[in-house]
Amino acid sequence: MSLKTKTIWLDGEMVPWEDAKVHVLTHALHYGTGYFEGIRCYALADGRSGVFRLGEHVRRFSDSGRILGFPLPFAQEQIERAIVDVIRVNGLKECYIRPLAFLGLGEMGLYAPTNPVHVIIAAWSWGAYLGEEGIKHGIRAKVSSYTRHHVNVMMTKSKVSGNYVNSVLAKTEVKKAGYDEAIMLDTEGYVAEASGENIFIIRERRVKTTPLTSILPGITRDSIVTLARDKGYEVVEERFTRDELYTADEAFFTGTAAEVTPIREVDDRKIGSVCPGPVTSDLQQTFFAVIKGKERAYARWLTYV
Ligand code: PPE
Repeated sequence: MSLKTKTIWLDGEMVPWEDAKVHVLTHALHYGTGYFEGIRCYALADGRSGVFRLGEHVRRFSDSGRILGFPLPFAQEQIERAIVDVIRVNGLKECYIRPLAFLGLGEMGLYAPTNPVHVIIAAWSWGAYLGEEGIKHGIRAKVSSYTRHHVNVMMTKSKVSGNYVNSVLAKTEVKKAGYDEAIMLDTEGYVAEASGENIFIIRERRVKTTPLTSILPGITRDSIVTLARDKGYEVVEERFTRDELYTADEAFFTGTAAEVTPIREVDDRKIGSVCPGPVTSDLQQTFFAVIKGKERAYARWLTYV
């Protein structure tokens, strides 16, 4: 993956990629006081490019800042326009977009209410997050020994940079043990989400995903819940246990980066008899048609560049 492009948006200006730098005493570098988004822009079937659910992503970006108490210094429309501009000026047909807001240079120490909030928007080409093979044939997941955040320890509905140290620990642990992705349990031992994805299981064609209590409210998760219900599947948002995951007929992850990735194995146990199973395949195909602009009923989810 190359992160190099021509231009990055920084506090309202387009700056050359090489010049988008910060000082080493930047608050967020020391304390994780940033919040970010991950958005995808797709090359559509008709030759145009479309950003998937731009409004919802920017709304969550703004919510993240509100939750943390250092709100975005730009309006929703300004950020949306800047994202489209970054894609255009860099000549990207298809890309991953990373908006980040962070506390900058000023006071050191935990209480830094007057430090400036900076905002950047970068974009780069990013293929299948868990590999093309993973999208096609499923990946091997392992339950991490690290527990997901408690709702009163971290603000789980805010995509806070500091929250991700928990994800990095879990992901690194399972990758070093030879697996592809880490599943994390909540503080009561129920399945929560993966290091950077939400999780779904299917049994007897009934689709189940974890409730929003301690997880990131995934926009891909919401898209899959909507698509599945529209297709007539029964979908429930209920807590489930690790053994229920082991005995599911099918399981998959959702995320902007991971899109819809089937889970082939959990903790060395094969999930179901085929991977991807029929429901996962159906939802995955529908999702890919939607993001490519091939489903007119969901054209509202695309912002044309
Ligand atoms: N949970 C977590 C913890 C998470 O980070 C993500 C996105 C999701 C669920 C799915 O949310 P959504 O993208 O809205 O469907 N993870 C982002 C970061 C990945 C990274 O490695 O960086 C992403 O997919 O963009």
